[in-house]
Amino acid sequence: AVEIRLEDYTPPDFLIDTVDLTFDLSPSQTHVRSQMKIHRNGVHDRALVLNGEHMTLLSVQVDGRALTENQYVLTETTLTIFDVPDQAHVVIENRIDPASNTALEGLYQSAGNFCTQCEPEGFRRITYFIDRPDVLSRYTVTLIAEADLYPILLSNGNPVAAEKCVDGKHMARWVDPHPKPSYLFALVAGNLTRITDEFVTQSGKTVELGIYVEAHNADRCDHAMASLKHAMRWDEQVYGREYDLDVFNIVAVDDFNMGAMENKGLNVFNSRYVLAKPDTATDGDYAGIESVVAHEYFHNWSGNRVTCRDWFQLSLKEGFTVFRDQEFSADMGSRAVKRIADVNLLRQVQFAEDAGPQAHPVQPKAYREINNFYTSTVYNKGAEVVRMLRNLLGADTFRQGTDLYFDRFDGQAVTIEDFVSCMAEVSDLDLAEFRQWYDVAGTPKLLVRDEYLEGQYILNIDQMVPESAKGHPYMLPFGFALFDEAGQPVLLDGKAEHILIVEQLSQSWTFSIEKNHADLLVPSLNRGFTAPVEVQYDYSDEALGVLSRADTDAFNRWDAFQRRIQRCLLGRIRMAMDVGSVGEDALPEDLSKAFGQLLLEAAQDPMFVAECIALPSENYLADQFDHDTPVEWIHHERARLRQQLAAEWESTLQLIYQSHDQDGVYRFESRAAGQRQLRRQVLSYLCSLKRSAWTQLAKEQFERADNMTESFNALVALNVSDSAEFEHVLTAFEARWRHDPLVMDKWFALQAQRSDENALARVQGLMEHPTFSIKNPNRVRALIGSFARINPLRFHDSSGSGYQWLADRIIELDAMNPQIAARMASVFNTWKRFDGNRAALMRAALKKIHDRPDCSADLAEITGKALG
Ligand code: BAL
Ligand code: ZN
Repeated sequence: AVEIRLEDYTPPDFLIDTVDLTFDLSPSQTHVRSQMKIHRNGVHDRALVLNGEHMTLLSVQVDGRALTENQYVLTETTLTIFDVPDQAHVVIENRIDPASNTALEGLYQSAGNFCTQCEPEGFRRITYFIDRPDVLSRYTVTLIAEADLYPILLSNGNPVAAEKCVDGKHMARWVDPHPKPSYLFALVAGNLTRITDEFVTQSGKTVELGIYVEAHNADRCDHAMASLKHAMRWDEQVYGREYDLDVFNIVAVDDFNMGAMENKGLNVFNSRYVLAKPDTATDGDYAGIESVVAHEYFHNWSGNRVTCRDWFQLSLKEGFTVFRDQEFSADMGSRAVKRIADVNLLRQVQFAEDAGPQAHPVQPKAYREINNFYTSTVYNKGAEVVRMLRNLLGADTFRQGTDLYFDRFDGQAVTIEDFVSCMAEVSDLDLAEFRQWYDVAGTPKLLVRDEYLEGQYILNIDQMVPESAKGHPYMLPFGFALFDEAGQPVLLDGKAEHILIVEQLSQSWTFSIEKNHADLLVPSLNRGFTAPVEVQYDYSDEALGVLSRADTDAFNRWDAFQRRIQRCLLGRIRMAMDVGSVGEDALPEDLSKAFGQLLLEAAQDPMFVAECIALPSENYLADQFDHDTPVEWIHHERARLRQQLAAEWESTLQLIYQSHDQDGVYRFESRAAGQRQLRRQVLSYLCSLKRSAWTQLAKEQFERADNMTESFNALVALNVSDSAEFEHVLTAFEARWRHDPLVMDKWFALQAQRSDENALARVQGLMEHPTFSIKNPNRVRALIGSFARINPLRFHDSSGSGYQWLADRIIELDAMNPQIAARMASVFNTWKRFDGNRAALMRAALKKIHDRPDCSADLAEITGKALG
């Protein structure tokens, strides 16, 4: 594939004012008729070039005249029509084959129903079109299909007609009054049950809400519907944004590459982000549904009403919308825990991406396959950049900025620059330097030093910027406070908290301190994670103890304790590397004490305590090594620390476990979910001791549980021990859920993460399980993805068996679904961080995937960059 560059952008040669589509749907021969009113954009005499792939052209007409084959040129990817008048009526007929579409882009079938995925470039697999986001058109869509097989016919906008045809077919027509780019087009046709509700908007308009699912899932939609209504209200209250059609529909489909898709008025969802009831879904699933339903809904303004000029602007809608959904979830549940979860994700996924071969700016400058740029950088770092703007401007001014942005650009396709300009316009800030966040890849480091001199406290911050920043500093908000040894806030210039604006490579601030502090002063830095940077400060263990006990910013309390654990673990891992065996040193007293102190707060804020005592993941620990990553020592030392903490605090852990047991029916609400999460952590600690009292306790939890969270948590806790109870519970789980693929994904994922020597053979065996299918992205992510991503000990087996097996699976996947294959291949990105043997084996796997003549463009871009 050719490289597409941001700097080459030019406006489209033609615009499409209206498009009237008629689909005569059938699995292998769907007939599409498209009538477009087009006009020439500007003064030029270039031909009309339409995108189109994987379909059969039947006819082309311009202004009522059928074109002969010398009046157009058809290639594998384009249809070029010559001598088109400045205004024309173009009619195209073509045929497509949804049944054999395994890439899940364009029109395809899932569970026998028809559905679509057009973002970013799927529409060109449906009909010939100018398939780019800056061509906005008004759509009318007519669907014709067999009435008994496909009783439900949906598209974007509002329904305007429905009638029976003579031949057992029926038709429905939808009109979307809002001009939109083709990536927001959707249709669904199938045998689905509809769950209805309604929402009255702030101006008093009633919107009909529908969630469409297969009939047997009708009892799993309540949470998604409640989440949708909460999101609609929240967007009115927080952003003043009201919904703008008579209906809003969500459809759940089982085979879906992404999480969900924000098509105008017709969101199509991966069923895992819709379906939940207490006995099938965990608290984590409930939280995921709440946030994804909200995310897609919020796109109605941030993405649909105001859309992207080109795909380099992807973060304009995604970064902003992720920020919006993060804040929504924070308002629905625990703000501190939401922030911890979001930063954890950023650090584990985005920081790693930024440090590897796929590093790219939030606004990429070039791509070959845009599908590969739906990344953590565009989404999660993009959200952090918007959050920094909010923190720099303050909430009220930021809201003025978003109001201006939505009003000024409504109905247009715009750029990140347009968004930032609105923020600059409503504030007094010069944001020219802030742009660097969008333009440069890599994670800046801040080196912080401080000193205390006669009633003055001096803070120095030096920026270490990524190479591509060419020595240019970042502008960022930096939350800051100071504590004394007793954990009391120390006022600086009379204030307990500051947000500093960091904008130079080296900068210092001098504050007056009121009272005399001779003892330890402990700075709390980047509070609430105000900027997506790494902060280096030479904290003593004692200082981290002060922060983890007393910081008034919950995020930084968590962070301080995690830093302390990480320091202990990394020290032990390095020692184990040196001596070649697992250490025997005792648990550090301060760490143990801090752990115990946190446990004392369990009753007060169970969710927060659960987050604090969760050990850093093996992957996150591995990311701290530039070379010779010691996967074995990471695994063993992490397990040893868990056991030591469990042994030291065994009776307290037991007490906490018992006192957070819940009576009554399951409800997904913050405190109850926090208690369950705490019990999960505590039970995992206890089970790590491999005592039958605790494995029995886990088994009892599994047997007594009336909800999936508690029953699955028992399985997770047991997974750390090779007990008879584990095998028993695993078998019982399968017996109960084997006909429910979404639930079985948990069972696949759990086993793929087991760290015993049999791991790969087990995963290979599970691929033969009747519920597994390599064609379904969720199954692939659960089984193959979990092994490759969350089982570092076995995936990185020094024999290379894990690498070779994965390479073969990726090649198999590439023939069906290049997007999923490309995603999976990114696990090889880290090859440089391993020892010579492993690095060579990982490279060999990459080469095997890459050096095939039929390697897809998606996959080749990823493997090509990884190989360097
Ligand atoms: N636009 C693709 C799915 C999402 O981010 O909402
Ligand atoms: Zn999105």
